[in-house]
Order: sequence, then C-alpha cells, then structure tokens
Amino acid sequence: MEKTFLMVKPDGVQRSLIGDIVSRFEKKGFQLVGAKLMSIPQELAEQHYGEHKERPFFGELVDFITSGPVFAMVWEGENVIATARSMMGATNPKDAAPGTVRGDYAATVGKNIIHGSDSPASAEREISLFFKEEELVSYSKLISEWIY
Ligand code: DAT
Ligand code: MG
Repeated sequence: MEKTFLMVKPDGVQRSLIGDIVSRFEKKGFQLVGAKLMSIPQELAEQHYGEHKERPFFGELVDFITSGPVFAMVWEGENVIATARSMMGATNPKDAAPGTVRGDYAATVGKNIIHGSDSPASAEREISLFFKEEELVSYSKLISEWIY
C-alpha cells in the first residue's frame, strides 16, 4: 500500500490544528502508520527542504520549520500521495480551494500549516528522513473492507 509523509508545521501546532488535520485524513479512509510530535534539528530541516536550497526564501523556510514543534506523520492508502496533496490545497493559500487544509486555515505562503510529499520518490525520502523503520506500525483495520 502507498505511503506518504505529512507534517503539521509549527503554525498548525500553535493554532491547535493537529486534531482537525488528523481527523480529515482518518475520515477520508487513510490509515495512520506512524506519528510523533518533535522539534526539527537545523540539519534535518536543511535536508528535508534541500530541493529549495537555492531559493531566496530558503533561510526563512528553515527558520520557520525549526521555530516550534511539528507533528510528523506517515499515512497509508491507495493514491495517498496525490490525494493528500489535493486535500492540503495549493502551496500558496490564496490559490487553495475552500475545503482544503490551506484553503480553510492559511493566509500566506510562509505559514501554510501542512507539508505533504509531492511524489513517490519524495515520500520515500522524507519518510526515511523522519522515521526509523521500527517506528512505523503495520496493522489492519476491519473497516478497510468498506473503503476498498
Ligand atoms: P509545498 O509545501 O506545497 O510542497 P514547495 O515544495 O514548493 O511547496 O515549497 C515548500 C515550502 O516553501 C512551502 O510550503 C512554503 C515555502 N514557499 C514556497 N514558495 C515560497 C515563496 N515563493 N515564498 C516564500 N515561501 C515559499
Ligand atoms: Mg514541496
């Protein structure tokens, strides 16, 4: 089953949105297989956002993501990578549709509440940056047969 890495960013944690965000993905039918509240060390932040190293906002981005605790998660389900991206909404909240996390709760691109892997390669890379294999739990739920 496909897995993705999702993270409630420091602004989402401060605004008490962890529960709402977890609930959206649970109700959709995805399964939580790993989660932790954590502070991101500088080096991990720079690795995680490595693809944006040359962008003018890189410093701000790293400062922001290390500015407070985040809630890191791994979710599993059919097409979870692309579906989670659409449930998050566009990167810039001004373009994010109502009903998406960013469309409902965020106002600026610098504080856009949630991170989600954008491809299978990113998902694999980001999951292994944030979680050890033994921190991910493999289990089945009876409700799955009503979803798939
Ligand atoms: P996403 O988080 O939707 O995958 P991204 O990978 O392009 O978006 O960028 C990572 C984060 O960097 C994004 O969530 C917010 C920040 N960011 C992106 N573009 C920005 C910009 N033009 N100015 C400031 N921050 C930006
Ligand atoms: Mg991205």
